Amino acid sequence: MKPKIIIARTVFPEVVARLRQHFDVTDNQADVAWSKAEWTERLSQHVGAFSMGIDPIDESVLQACPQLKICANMSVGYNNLDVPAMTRHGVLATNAPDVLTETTADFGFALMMAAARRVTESEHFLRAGQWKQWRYDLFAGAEVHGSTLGIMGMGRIGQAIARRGALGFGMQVIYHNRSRLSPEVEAACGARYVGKDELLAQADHLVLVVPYSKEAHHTIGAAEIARMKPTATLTNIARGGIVDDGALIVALREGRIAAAGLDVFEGEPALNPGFLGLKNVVLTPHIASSTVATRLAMAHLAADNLIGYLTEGQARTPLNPEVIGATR
Ligand code: 8YV
Repeated sequence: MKPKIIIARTVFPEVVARLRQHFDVTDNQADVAWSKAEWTERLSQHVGAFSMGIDPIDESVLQACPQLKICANMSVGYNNLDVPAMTRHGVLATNAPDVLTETTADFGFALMMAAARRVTESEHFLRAGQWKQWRYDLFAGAEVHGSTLGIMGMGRIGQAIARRGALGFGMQVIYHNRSRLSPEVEAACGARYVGKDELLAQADHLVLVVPYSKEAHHTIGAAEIARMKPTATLTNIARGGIVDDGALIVALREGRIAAAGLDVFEGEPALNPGFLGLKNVVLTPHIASSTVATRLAMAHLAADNLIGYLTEGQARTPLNPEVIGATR
């Protein structure tokens, strides 16, 4: 009998077909977002889970799922997984790093540029038939090339954004991170380490790429925004909750910063309705990694982890490798 796995949401048919060669697969063709109780109930009948990075695995879920051996996230972020609890329960956690780094950095850069150069706002104006004549300051935005790019969170994606800014756009790149990078890595991405206050005060364009944790909740709130330049932009491609959305809405409305580019939101897919009435914000539905090739690579990496672990006891990108080899 094949091991039973569950795929939390719809995913590429070729990846489902590949998984079916190895497993008895329960999929979610209807693409219904299951409640935590439904997810837990279904999960309890399976040994493996293919998760989109939004399906929770915590102590209560683990207690209800004694058969579970692995949860493979199709995402680099894993704030849906309580990894220490999974380790205690002998359940392997895997994520999908690296394959999305450059694509996500592309999007972060695009969102920052769209905010700086007022792309959404000017398109709405044009579509509404309001473009009647040329004007010297029509949607005059902020310079990107040669300006100061601030990056908060300097992991793989942060570094890829830094390279784009320094090498492609001649920007001065400053960053803040829990730990400072080695001089070699700093030189390779043309970035200079600064304290958080200096980052906020100096950046013309601030891009957030910090992983979500309780400690990172509201890393950017009213006090932090108050330290930023009134001409600055703020881009968040990290996670909802890193920014205090309510405080950001007030700041954008009052012109305390110039604009924002946001791919992630507190409580998404619900959105604070305050954003919708603002012109100086570019809004996208958590799509930073979404190119066909990248999402396919992420899905195959999650599948590799499931197949590798459940058939051979090996995984490509384990988050708690100490579980491998330990018996449950
Ligand atoms: C995912 C992401 O698409 O990888 C991440 O952490 O935020 C996105 O790339 C999203 O989590 C859904 O899987």
